[in-house]
Amino acid sequence: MTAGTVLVLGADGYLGWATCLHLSAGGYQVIAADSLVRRRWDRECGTRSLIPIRSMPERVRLWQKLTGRRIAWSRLDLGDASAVADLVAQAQPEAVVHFAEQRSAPFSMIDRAHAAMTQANNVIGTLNLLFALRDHAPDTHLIKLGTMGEYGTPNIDIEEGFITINHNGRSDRLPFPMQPGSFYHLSKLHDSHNIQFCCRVWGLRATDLHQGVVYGWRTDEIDAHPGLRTRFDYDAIWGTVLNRFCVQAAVGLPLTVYGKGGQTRGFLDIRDTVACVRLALQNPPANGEYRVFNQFTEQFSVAGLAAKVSDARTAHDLKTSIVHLPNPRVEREDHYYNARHQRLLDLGLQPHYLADTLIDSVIAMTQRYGGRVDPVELEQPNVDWRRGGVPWRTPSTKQEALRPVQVLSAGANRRSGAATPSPKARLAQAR
Ligand code: NAD
Ligand code: USQ
Repeated sequence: MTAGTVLVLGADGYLGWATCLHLSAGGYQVIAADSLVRRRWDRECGTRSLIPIRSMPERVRLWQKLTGRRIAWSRLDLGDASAVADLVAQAQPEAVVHFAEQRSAPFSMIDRAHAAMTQANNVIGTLNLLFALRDHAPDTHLIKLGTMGEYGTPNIDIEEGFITINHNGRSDRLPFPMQPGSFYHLSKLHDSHNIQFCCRVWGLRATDLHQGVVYGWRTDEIDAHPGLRTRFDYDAIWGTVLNRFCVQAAVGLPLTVYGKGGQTRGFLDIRDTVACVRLALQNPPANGEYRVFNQFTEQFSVAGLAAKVSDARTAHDLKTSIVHLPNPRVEREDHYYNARHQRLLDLGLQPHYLADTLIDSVIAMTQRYGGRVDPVELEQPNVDWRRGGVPWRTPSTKQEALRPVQVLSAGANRRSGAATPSPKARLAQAR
C-alpha cells in the first residue's frame, strides 16, 4: 500500500520535528505546519534549546538534499480557523498528527494570563481543527498528543482511557476519572472531551495518545546529520525531568528532586514516541471511534530516576549529588501508581528501555554544548503552583524576575547576595 499524506502540526517542536522525519523516511508525504510560537515563548522566558536548532526552511531543505524526500513546510497558527480549514481542505490528509500546543505545566501556572493563554491556544486550536475535519475531511484520522497527566495519580490502576464501572446493579464502560495537575494538563483533558464528543456526534475518528514524559534527543533520522537535530529543553520551565537530571549531572550540579521524590510517572524514549505515532497511523480506528492509548514504556519515581543518573555517573567514577528541594508543585509525593500500557505493545511497539548508555549519550551531548548551558536554569524552579511566578520579558531581566521564588529552597541562598556570577562563571565553578 502506498503511504498517504500526513499533516504534522507542531512540526518545529521537540517531538513534531522528529516525527516529520520518521514519517517522511517511512514514505509518507509529510506536510509540516507550525506557528513558531514556541520560539517566541523562549524569547519571553529567556530560555533556549540546549542543542542549536535550524529554521524550518533550512531543515526541510537539508532533509530533501540528504534523502530526496520532500517535507512541505507551512507556517500556520491553529488559532486561525480559516487557515486551518483551508489547509485541511487542500491537503485531504490520511491523518493529522497534532502536537501543536503550549506544553509546559510551569508556564501555564505563572499567572492568570499564562493560564488563559495556554487554555485558549490549546483548546480553541484543537476545536478549529475538529471543525475543519468535520467540514472538509471527515474520514481523516486525528492523532492527538494528549498526556498521562490527564489521569493524575489515583489510588487505583489506571486503564487506557475507559473503565467499566458497576453501580447500583448496572454496568457501563465510561471515561476513566481524570484529575489533571496544572492548567496545562487541564487543557489536554478539555481537548480530550471535545475530541471524544466530535467522534460521537460527527462520526470523526481519533486516537488520543496519552503520552508520558519523553527523554532523549536522537532518532535514526535525526542522526543522519547534525543540521537535522531537534530542540532539547533543560530549563525549569520547558525541560522535562530526566533531560534536566542528565544536564545537571553533566555540568556537576545537584539533581533537583522536588519534594520527597516519590512522584511516579510513565516515561518513554523519543524513539518510541515516533514509533508509536507511526503505529497509530498504520492501524486507524473506525469512523466514529475515539480511542486512547497510554503511550509510555516504563514507570519511575523521580527519586528513582535521580538514583539511576547518579549510578550511571558512578560507573565512570564521577560523583553526583542529589538535593530534595521544597516542591513548587502541588502533587502527591508518595502514592500508588500502576498504569496500563498494553495497546501500543499489541500493535507491535518494540520499546527502548532506559539504559545507562542513553544517560551517557545525553550527558555527552550536553558536554558538547556546555557553553550554552545557563546554570541558573538548573538550580531552582521558578514557578510555584500556589503563588505563581514572575513572567520575565528578556534574558537580561530574568535573574531579577526570578528573585521572588528564592524562598522555595534552603539552597536558594546560592542566588541571593549582591553580586550574582554570570551564567558562564557559574558553569565554570560547577565544573
Ligand atoms: P514543543 O513545545 O517542543 O513543540 C510544540 C510546537 O507546537 C512548537 O513548535 C510550537 O511553536 C507549536 N505550537 C504551539 N501552539 C501552536 C499553535 N496554536 N499553532 C501552531 N503551532 C503551535 O513541545 P513537544 O515537547 O514537542 O510536545 C509536543 C506535544 O506532545 C504537545 O502537545 C505536548 O502536550 C505533548 N507531550 C509532550 C511530552 C514531552 O515530554 N515533551 C509528553 C507528553 C505529551
Ligand atoms: N520534577 C523534579 N525535578 C525537576 C523537574 C521536575 O522532581 O527538576 C518532577 C515534577 O515535580 C514532576 C515530575 O518531575 O513530579 C515530572 O515533571 P516534568 O517537568 O518532567 O513533567 P510534566 O510537568 O508532567 O510535563 C511533561 C511535559 C508535558 C507532558 C508531561 C507528561 O512538559 O508536555 O504532558 O510531561 S505527564 O507527566 O505524563 O503528564
